[in-house]
Amino acid sequence: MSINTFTPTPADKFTFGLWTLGNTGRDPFGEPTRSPLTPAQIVDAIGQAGGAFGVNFHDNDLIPLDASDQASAQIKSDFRKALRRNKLKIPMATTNLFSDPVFKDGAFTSNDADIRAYAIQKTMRAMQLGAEFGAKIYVMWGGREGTESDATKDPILAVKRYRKAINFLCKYNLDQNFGFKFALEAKANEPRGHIYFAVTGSYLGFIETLDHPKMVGVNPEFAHENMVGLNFVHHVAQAIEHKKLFHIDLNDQVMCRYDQDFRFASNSYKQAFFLVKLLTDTQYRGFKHFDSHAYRQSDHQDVIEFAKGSMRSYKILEYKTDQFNKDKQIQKLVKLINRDNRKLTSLTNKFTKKNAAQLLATNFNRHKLAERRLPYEELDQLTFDLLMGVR
Ligand code: GLT
Ligand code: MN
Ligand code: MN
Repeated sequence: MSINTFTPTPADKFTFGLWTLGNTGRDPFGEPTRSPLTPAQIVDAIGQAGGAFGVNFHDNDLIPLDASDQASAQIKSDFRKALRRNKLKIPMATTNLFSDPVFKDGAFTSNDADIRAYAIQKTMRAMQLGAEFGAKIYVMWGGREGTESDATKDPILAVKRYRKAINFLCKYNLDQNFGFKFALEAKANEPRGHIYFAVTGSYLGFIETLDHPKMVGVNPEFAHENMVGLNFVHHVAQAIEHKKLFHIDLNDQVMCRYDQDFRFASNSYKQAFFLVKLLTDTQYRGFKHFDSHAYRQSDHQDVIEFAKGSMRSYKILEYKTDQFNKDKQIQKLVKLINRDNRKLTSLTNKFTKKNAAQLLATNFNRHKLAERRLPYEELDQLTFDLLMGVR
């Protein structure tokens, strides 16, 4: 791989959301700093960045709530034309179940049965819209599914309500032949004080309790584990090992800060590298969605640079992965630290009475074992040198 390959192509399966390049720079303390763009203009901006596969949307990123039939037909037609002229596809769709005041206390987990039913109905309609544009991945982010005070909602009922909603929507997916795979996205807090299903692992446990577990996986987001001080790479690894990594949201975030949604790899170089390495080494073939937005200071032109940079950084880290995997000194150390013992592994791989008896009878010299070298400082420094480009 040469450095020329940092240019993305649709084969990389990079995607952006309408809400990401369309972000206007509004924050809880300040008004927008960029003028709003129409969905078609956002598609043109993604096209201008070059090399992306497609565009994702929430129902209301495309069609505003309360839009007339005529207005929505016009938006769809403009959007379709923009997709065609930029050769972009719609791989993923999702529902906005967090902006409207009706969802102030949650959607699927709301204490109000009418609101729960409305949330399911809104999702059914959003699924129709996604299917109309060819989406095959359906993301569910329960941003309002939580509490500020646990006096206000029963946490066990909340899980049960969430399960009922997902089971209903899986059946609707089958009934309508949409062919969606659902990808559930965890987050610990923000906008709620506490969100249920706080980490990716929460969903991995939950999915197995569903009526159609095969149809449902996860959509981990870098910032969501990172913002609460957790190691995102480990969560993604567990999802991969469970064969549940259906989609991934890439961005960045300084640990334990507010929800920053920074450009991918703009802050956590090392974690971003190990993430790309994990996805590359395990041959992840799904979409890589940049769920982030440009700094509030950026103008529209700089937003294009933000999009280009997101893809370029991923490609650079892919290149670094290749370097890491081919580096003789690094690989020698990797080999050294992974010691096998065929005899003992065959004993512990499978429980039998005989294996257990043999294991119990084995003598281990724990002092000698403790003396074996683990040159992790050397390995980590080599990784640093490689990432900094001095190797
Ligand atoms: C929102 C959130 C994201 C989710 C999106 C999907 S919306 O921007 O911050 O993490 O992936 O609903
Ligand atoms: Mn996300
Ligand atoms: Mn986010």
